[in-house]
Amino acid sequence: FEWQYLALMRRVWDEGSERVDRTGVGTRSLFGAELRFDLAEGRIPLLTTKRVYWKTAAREFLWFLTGDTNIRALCAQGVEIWTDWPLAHYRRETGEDISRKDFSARIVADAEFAARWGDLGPVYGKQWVNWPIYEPAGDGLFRQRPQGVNQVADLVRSLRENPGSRRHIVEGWNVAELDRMALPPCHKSYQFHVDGRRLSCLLYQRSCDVALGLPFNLFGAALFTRMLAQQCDLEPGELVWMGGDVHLYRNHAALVHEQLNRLPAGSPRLELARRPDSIFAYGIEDFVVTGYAPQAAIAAPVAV
Ligand code: THF
Repeated sequence: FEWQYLALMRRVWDEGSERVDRTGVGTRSLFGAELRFDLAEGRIPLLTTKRVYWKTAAREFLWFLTGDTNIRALCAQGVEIWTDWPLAHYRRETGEDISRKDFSARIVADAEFAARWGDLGPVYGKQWVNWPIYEPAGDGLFRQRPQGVNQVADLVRSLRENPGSRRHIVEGWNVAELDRMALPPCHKSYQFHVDGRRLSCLLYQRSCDVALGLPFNLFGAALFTRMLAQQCDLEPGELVWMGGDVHLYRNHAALVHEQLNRLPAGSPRLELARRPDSIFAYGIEDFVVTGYAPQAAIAAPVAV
């Protein structure tokens, strides 16, 4: 599978058009791409041409499933992939030149500070497990129900009860709430499909940072599919990934050149160590990756 990823990286770098993006960093970008991975026999799309911190990606995914949108729980586990956005906001608002390390430590130590500065708005987790529902309040106004739609719980139910459905979808793009999100969702729609006993996933990602985000997003989608398959007594099928604006940041040149000079090796597998009672009851220790001997990590700056 990894050749597909590397070929996409090469194509974006060689043929992408130069664009000035929202972050001001600048990208090379192309529009519309597809990747396909077989998830049978424990195979997972985990890159071997650089070390991918899959536990970080798994912790992020489990955090989505809790419905939490505050970075505090991530920082407490040493996961800093979302810290830069609240940090930039804090620096802008207060003018304080705090380091990322100190900011993250304060988020963990001080619950009130975290509540004030650590929230990303109604991003993935909120929409996935608690998409707001409004109902008429009788006086021409609408009131929000205390509990919204749990799309993930509904998905498990629909996969079990109506596997042939073409509506197995988890959607992050809540149009009415986009302006309150630190970032509108990139991996915005997941659709699932059952063919016989095989459960496949199609992930549509509107905007894709090929170097940093995509390895995480592919692993996350594969993990989600595996958990769902286990919960619904299905076999993992295929992961289909579709990208909209697929880009490489200009300041990732060194990573791109290094990684395109490396060769994939090995085929890592994922085992689920236990079968929890629900899709919401998985823990990081339930994921066991074997046969993963990647080449060295390649550091690159994230565009905020
Ligand atoms: N914004 C941008 N510019 N790129 C993204 O990939 C991205 N995301 C999320 C939201 N906005 C984004 C955040 N996810 C890393 C990985 C995923 C991220 C953000 C950053 C990252 O820096 N990875 C490094 C280090 C990993 C670590 O700290 O352990 C890596 O080498 O993989 C895409 O969803």
